Amino acid sequence: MKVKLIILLLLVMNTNQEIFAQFVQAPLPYAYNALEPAIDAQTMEIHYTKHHAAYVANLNAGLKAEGKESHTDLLKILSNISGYSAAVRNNGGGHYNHDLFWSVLTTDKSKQQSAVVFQAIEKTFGSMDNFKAEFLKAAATRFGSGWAWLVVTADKKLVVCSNPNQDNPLMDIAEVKGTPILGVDVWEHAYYLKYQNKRADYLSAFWDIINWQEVERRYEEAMK
Ligand code: MN3
Repeated sequence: MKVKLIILLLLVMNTNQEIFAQFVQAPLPYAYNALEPAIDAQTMEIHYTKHHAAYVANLNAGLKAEGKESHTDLLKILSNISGYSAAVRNNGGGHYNHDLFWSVLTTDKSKQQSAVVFQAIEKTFGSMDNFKAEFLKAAATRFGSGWAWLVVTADKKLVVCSNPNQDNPLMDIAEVKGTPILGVDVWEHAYYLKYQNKRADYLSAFWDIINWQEVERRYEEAMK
């Protein structure tokens, strides 16, 4: 009898956990050392297994604390973020931003080209060099922790912007709104082990591992 009760309790606890854990961290699309030397394996492992994992856990906990466990559409949450707690804003943004970030990085040279996006960038910014300068400046000058983005706005224009903390342009509170198609994490946890205070060195290494094929996929999705 006692054993049956314990099994029942375990089942109930397990079911509850499943309900709380509405957001789960997708597997990293490559090994921790795949982006070396630009991003070292130790930074990747800590970044993915500690920082990103914590955003996912705290997003689930934040929604639960607000009685909003049934909200499972992250894009919908972000676009209505002013109606949620700071915990959901910080951790929902954190989850989305890191998912995007992992996807736009690669050392596979065959993925580092996109005629479609390069053309659109040249049309908007005059040249790739101009865009690079503007994007990296937004990342370098973001005070404290945050992100720099290349965004497709609602009227299908490309713009560069940056946000503090884990905010992003999908949020209704963002100054520049749109769909981010490329982003770079400039929190110190993203680079401090290898680059210490030299954010500019990290950014120039980042520039050489952009998965432009994935940026193109996101661009075409946003242009629909
Ligand atoms: Mn990060």
